[in-house]
Amino acid sequence: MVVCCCYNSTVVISDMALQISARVSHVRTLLCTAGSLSGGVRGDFLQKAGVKLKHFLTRGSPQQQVGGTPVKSPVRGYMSAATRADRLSASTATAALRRFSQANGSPSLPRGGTGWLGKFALGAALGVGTAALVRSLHTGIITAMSVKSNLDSAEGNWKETKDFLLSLPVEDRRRYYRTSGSVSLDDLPVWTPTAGRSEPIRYQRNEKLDLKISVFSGDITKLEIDAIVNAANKTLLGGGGVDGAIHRAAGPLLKKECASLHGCETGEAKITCGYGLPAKYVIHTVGPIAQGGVGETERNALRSCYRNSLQAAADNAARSVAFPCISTGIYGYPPEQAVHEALAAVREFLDVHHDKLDRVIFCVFLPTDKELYLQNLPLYFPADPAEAAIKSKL
Ligand code: AR6
Repeated sequence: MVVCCCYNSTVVISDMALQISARVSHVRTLLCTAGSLSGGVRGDFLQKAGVKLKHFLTRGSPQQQVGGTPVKSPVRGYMSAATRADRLSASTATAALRRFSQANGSPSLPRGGTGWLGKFALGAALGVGTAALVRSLHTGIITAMSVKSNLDSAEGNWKETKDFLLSLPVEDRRRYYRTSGSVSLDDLPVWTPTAGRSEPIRYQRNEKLDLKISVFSGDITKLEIDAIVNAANKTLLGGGGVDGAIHRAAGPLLKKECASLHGCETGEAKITCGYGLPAKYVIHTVGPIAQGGVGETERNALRSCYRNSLQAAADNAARSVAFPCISTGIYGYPPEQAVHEALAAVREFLDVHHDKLDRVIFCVFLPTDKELYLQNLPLYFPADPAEAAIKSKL
């Protein structure tokens, strides 16, 4: 079980971003006023603003050789010190940075909340990861500083936030979860084949595939995996059931990205970032409405949902995927029929593309669905026939 912290520091972080933004503007104005930049050079400057900015922020710090000895760039030094300190608490990390800077004789080390180190320390104290802050100083300071406030606001920039979150390793992304009590892949046991029902098995035994299957009983929004599947509607703009739960947990930027996708047809799948979710991606698929009964059209559409979602995961290098029981809630597909389409589609996809996925998780929310999956899994991911024959006689 991984427990993470929620946050409530958006205003201060926005303020930090604004102050830093003001400094960038100041540098730009100075350089343009001096008329020292041709158009091309200026464009180059703006592109590399992050790199230039870190030197500006440490004004007065020695960058050249002193007495023939190369002096380590204070910023690079802070970066490695901060990265080393990443696993420490905010105050310890700040102290490590301060010690490093004193040892390197930098004259511009603020004790209060001013100066770049002051802002860095404030960010660390607010729970913004040290490594993430350092990385943001290096690559794109405004984006990194505004990401937390973006996640909570419908006014936030979804593209910027998505790029930032997808660039992070999971340890760094945890700081941005909007939910607590996430469940990691290591906490999910893999399927152990049992004798199951007395019906003839439908697929051959394949031990390697068993290791790729899990059943998780609970809320899909807690899963810290590569992708969770959403049982959405054609608009992709949110709704009730699992769709509502996913949108609430991810935050308002999910709807903004969904709006850019212009809907989704029944049986198809489209992928977005997971934003404040522990899952990196959300794959949105639209199940068939089966309130009028189930025929060939509905069966094919439901299988397509699973197949196309798995394909979307594979196309985006998402190696772990969790499915809710698509269409079996508001859309009225009988769960005891849907389970067979789900299991057959996953088994057939894994038979062909086993190298593309590490784990497929059937997320069952209702105890009755859990029972259905445990009963039917042996038909699609069977035990050894001889072993099964013995067990079934016991
Ligand atoms: N985690 C995992 N599974 C859940 C969760 C959860 N947090 N919440 C519900 N389920 P439904 P549908 C299960 O109705 O039938 C929406 O309004 C639930 O127990 O969410 O495909 C969409 O916008 C059931 O087993 O999806 C569409 O308009 C399963 O998720 C429509 O509902 C699917 O139930 C889609 O209907």
